[in-house]
Amino acid sequence: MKIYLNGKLVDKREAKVSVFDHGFLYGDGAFEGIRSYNCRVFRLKEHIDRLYETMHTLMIDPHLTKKQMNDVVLATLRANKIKDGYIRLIVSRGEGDLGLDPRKCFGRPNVICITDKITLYPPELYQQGMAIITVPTVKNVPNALNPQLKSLNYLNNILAKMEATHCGYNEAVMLEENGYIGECTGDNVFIYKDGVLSTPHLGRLKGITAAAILELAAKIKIKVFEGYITRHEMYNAGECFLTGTAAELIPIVKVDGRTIGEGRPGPVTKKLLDAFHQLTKKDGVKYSF
Ligand code: PXG
Repeated sequence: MKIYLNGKLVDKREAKVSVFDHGFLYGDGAFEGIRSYNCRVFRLKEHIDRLYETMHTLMIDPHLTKKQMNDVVLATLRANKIKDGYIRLIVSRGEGDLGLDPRKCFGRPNVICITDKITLYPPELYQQGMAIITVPTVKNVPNALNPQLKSLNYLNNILAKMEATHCGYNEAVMLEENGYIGECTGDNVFIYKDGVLSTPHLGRLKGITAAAILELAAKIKIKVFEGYITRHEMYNAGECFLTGTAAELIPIVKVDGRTIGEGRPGPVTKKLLDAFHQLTKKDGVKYSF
C-alpha cells in the first residue's frame, strides 16, 4: 500500500510522522473521509472545500492549492489501483514543542492521503436496518468545538460511540445541549413521515452525503424540512436512516427500543438509497490507471 506523505508516495511502513506532531499531541489538524465508486471520486470538490474551510478556521496552511490537493487524492488512488475505495485526507498542524501554542510549530503541516476500504456497519444491517440509541454525551456547542469542523479531535464522538457499543449498539444518536437531535458519531440523521423528509439543521456537520440526499429528495418531489427534531418525533417517524461517506445510507428500524414504522427499511429509504447508488455511478471526478 502506498501512502501520500508530504509530496511523496511512500510505502505504508515508511509513512510516519513525528510524535511531536500537534495532530498526535492535541488532535490539532483537519481531515476528510471521501469515497470513490468505479473510478469516480464522489463530490471531491465539496470535500476539498470543506477541508479548506476547517483549515481556514484552524489557521493551518497546507502549502498546497485546492487543485494540488485534488491531484493528491487522485494520484494516491492511482498508485494503489483502487477503483472503489475510501480515502482519508489529513492535514495536521505539524511538529512543534510540548506546548499547545501552534505558533511554536516550526515544521510545515503534514499532508497525508490514505486510500483503503471501509465498511462501517455489518453488511446485513443495510438489508434489515439497524437499532441505535441516544447517549448521555451531547454534541459540542458551536462556540466550543463547532460541529462543522472536521478536526482531528473526535473525542466527543468517540465517547458517544463507546456509550453505544458498551450497551451493545453500533451507533449513537448525539443530542444537542437542549435535547434536540444532533447527529450520530459519523453520520447525519434523517426521518420521514407523512411525505416530509426531515433532518436537523443545526448542531450537526453539514454532511456531503446528506446534501446529496436532500437534492435527490427534492428531485423526486419529496418535501424536505431542516430544523429542530425531537426524540419523540424520531420515535414516531414512519422511516429513519443515517447518511455519511463511510456509512453511505443505512436504514434505522429501532431507536431507544421504539420500533420505527413497520420495523423494516421503508419504501422512501429504499428509493433514496437506489437514487444515491445511481448518483454515485455518474457523479464524481474520473480517474484511470
Ligand atoms: N456527522 C459527523 C460527525 C461525521 O463525522 C458525517 C456526519 C457525515 O458527513 P459526510 O460528509 O461524510 O456525508 C460525518 C462523517 C467513521 C467516520 O469511521 C465518519 C466520518 C469520517 C470518517 C470516519 O465513522 N464522518
